[in-house]
Amino acid sequence: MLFLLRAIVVLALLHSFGHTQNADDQLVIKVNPCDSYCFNVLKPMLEHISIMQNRWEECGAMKSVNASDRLDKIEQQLLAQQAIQATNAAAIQENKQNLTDQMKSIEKYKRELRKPFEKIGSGYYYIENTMKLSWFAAVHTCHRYGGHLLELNNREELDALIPKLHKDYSYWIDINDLSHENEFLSMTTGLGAEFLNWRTGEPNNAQQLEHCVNMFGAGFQMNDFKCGAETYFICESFEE
Ligand SMILES: [Ca+2]
Ligand SMILES: [Ca+2]
Repeated sequence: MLFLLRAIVVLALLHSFGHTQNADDQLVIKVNPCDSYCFNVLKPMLEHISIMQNRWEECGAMKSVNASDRLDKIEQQLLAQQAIQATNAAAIQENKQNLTDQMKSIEKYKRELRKPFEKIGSGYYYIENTMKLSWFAAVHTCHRYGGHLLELNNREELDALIPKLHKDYSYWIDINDLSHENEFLSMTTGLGAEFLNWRTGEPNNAQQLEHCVNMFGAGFQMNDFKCGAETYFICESFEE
């Protein structure tokens, strides 16, 4: 814009001088009477325009420098964020690997804890003949072995098991009346026991302390017993 103004003023000056060409093709500059006056009037304007033009150019240069600085800062910030993201990604990857390793350790530990369940009749069982536990510990241990405390469904299931049991041992099964006296439920299903086979005179809830069921003796009939007492137990699983 300033350059355009300056060009217009210069053209005006040139026009004020004028020129002619004589017969000998010699350029003769004719000076108007107002030439000197006009020049004196326009000179400060030209100088002012020149100053403004310089300032304009300086301003443009400063703007360019500032824009460059800002772009440099933005670039540095982006690089910093990129570095932080790379660090976070590495940490996440490391945590993921740690979790995977821990999961593998837990699975390995669980496999080591599992017991081989033997196919007896139509089900799979682990008969614990070496360790006596309370009914509560037996429930927990069967879960740890990969199954649950025996849930008897019918006489056929019991008859298939009897040849595998030690005739002098007693075994916990999953039936209990812990929630309501004389209401015998399966710990496995939470429902009423499907098969009950009481010994004569049982359940007697002796001393009002017998809320868990074991079985022993000929025919391995059932008895309610103190849950804290320790006996052998039978675990059941849906698979080997
Ligand atoms: Ca009872
Ligand atoms: Ca009893």
